[in-house]
Amino acid sequence: MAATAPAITAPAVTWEVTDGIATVVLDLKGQPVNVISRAVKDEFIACFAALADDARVRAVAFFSGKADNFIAGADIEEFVTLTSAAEAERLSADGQEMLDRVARFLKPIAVGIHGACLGGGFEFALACHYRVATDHPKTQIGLPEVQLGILPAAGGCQRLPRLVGVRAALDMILAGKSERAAKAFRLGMVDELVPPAILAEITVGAARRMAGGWRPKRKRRGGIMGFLLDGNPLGRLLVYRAARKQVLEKTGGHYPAPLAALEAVEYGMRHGIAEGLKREAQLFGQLAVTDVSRKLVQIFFATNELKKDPGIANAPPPVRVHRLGIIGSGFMGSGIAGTAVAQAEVDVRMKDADLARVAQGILAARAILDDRLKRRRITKYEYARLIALLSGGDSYAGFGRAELTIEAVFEELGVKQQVLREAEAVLPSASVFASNTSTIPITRIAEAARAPERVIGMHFFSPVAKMPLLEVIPGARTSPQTVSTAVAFGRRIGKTVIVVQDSPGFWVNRILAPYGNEVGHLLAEGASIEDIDSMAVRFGFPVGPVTLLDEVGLDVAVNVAGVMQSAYGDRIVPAPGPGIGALVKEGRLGRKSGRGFYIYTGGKKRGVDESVYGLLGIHPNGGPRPAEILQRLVLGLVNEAARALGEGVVRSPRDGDIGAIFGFGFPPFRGGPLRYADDLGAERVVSDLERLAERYGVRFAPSEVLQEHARRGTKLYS
Ligand code: 3H9
Repeated sequence: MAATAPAITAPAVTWEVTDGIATVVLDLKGQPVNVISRAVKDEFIACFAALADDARVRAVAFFSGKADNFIAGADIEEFVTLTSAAEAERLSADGQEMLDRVARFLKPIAVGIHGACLGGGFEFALACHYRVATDHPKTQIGLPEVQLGILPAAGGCQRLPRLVGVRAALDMILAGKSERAAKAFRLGMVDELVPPAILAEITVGAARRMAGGWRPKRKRRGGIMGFLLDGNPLGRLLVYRAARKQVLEKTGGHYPAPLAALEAVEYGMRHGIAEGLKREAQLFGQLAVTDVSRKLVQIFFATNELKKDPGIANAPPPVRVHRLGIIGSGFMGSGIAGTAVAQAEVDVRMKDADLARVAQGILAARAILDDRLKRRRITKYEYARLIALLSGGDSYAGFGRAELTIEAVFEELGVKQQVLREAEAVLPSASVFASNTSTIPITRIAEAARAPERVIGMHFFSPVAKMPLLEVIPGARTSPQTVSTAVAFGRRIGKTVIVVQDSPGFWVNRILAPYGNEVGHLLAEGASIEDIDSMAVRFGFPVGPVTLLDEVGLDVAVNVAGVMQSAYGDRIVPAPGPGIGALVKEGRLGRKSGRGFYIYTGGKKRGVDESVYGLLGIHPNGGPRPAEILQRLVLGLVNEAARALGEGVVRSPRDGDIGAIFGFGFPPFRGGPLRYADDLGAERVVSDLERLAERYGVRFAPSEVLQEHARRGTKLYS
């Protein structure tokens, strides 16, 4: 959280004047990124006042002094200190006022953007008169505010729609998106796109031309549809209506920020920019002090802390991975391979039992790169270069130089130990061997190793390219450097990494076990599949637990459930009846086989497969009350999370909550299961669990950890 300086010692804003052009540079000394804090705002105001008075200055060219960051937005840490809506509204109004001065500045201002230009940083650029951006991948431009539970409140909701049209602006603002520079250019967010080497020259040149009276001409974008939808009030009405519907579908009404942003845009377009700004500031005031925003900001800082956390105390420096070995080229193996190439540009060598499988694996890994090319995340040239990094075979040829090897073979101890033995025979002596197991203890796998200190678990989630979490699991004898190497590599390939104890289910599957298991009980008691799922979605999960089982794969779920039942038998009590195993026997494996609890065609979920009830020997008849369904699902999970935290399965509540949010979508606005327990209060959670235990059995008995906090009136987050 070092980006905020309590007091700026060296000036952050400096300038010099050459041939009538003032070149202004923002550089918060000693901070990783530029942010706009109150102190920086004061410096901006002083700088522009001086430039206004300086007769030599005819135009301004503005840059960041950071190597690869423009401005990361307003200072998020200042939001945390806001105590009232009125105070927050004032903060926004002050920011707007400053940018209004920039927009009305009599001497034209051109900005040269290189690196992240986000939130208040982009709002500043929007207030300037000409925007040049580098075509570098680090240049990301956008308004991510709604992801923090707030809205762009320094004029972003007013200036962006006027620049690029209402549709494009809403698309960006309501999803909290940022775009690469090329797309930002296509949309009209920036006026010119240049290679980094000539950014300064082109920006200063634009400032000079504007000083001579030239003004950029911007065309309306979007052709006839742009005119029909963006260009007149009736068309915009349709756009607002569609956007509102989409937001409600997406957020389930749990996140107020996108709707507020929509209102700020709509209000401003209807009543003019001045009124729009006022509304924007009011709405920011209301949002900034909501619990939802506080939770989302906590998640932002927790994720940032994890980015710097080596995963282990006094960690030795990690080994840099240049070549990665992947054993097993199935869905997970190819997912890891493709992600590693796309994110870290490492050389990947895959191995499987026969060449046909390897070829399939390479194709699947390539699909990740194909997707990036299609979305224009990489150029054709980069694509060709990255593809060349993927190779494979049916032997360990090429593994001799791998600093890290990850196995993703069949989930069986004997098979994993066998590949470990084979790999150790060819791997370099300092190389790390990681298992992507979801259930098998790492210490057991490492029993087959000559060098157990170099064996570790790296549990990825499916699909690897999309799921942001990685659990790193040291075994009993894993060395600290093996841990730091696995953590550093996970982070390099874009994952949020938590280090987890080597115990059954690790963290994510452990806390999901009672949640998934309760589905069986609820079904057996007559709850319908739709009711169970819809209650969880109403709570804020992206999908319900039955859909989640289908997504994970019912065969995988049965395997995990078996492991969890033998480890935690008294809590993971199977429901009466044949259970999910009956569906697996029929070849219903979930989404991947087109049939599970639901039917899938053309990659889409089509509805419940009613014949499932017959196979499970049950009849939906209403089942327990909806509130009871929800409590059983959620409190079982919360109870297990608190228990596992008490056992030290995760190192802190922060890691546990981030694991639950990024691992299976525990609603972010609730802050994670542990934060949720704290919000409810341990006493209440314990009394609810006791009531459930009385009715449904010992599986709901409150954990010792929660009881202790209830007795003392303390919280899981100290
Ligand atoms: C806003 O602008 C509101 C306005 O509309 C209206 C106001 C009235 N503030 O992520 P990193 C810190 S809301 C404070 O590791 P990277 C971060 O915590 C803002 N601190 O670097 C970390 O600190 P530490 C909208 C910030 O290279 C350090 O900088 N903007 C801020 O992987 C390095 O960060 C956003 O939501 C900030 N705004 O990624 C953008 N930004 O070293 C948020 C960063 O002590 N930021 N820090 O842990 C990002 O997305 C990424 O930080 C960025 C760089 C892409 C910029």
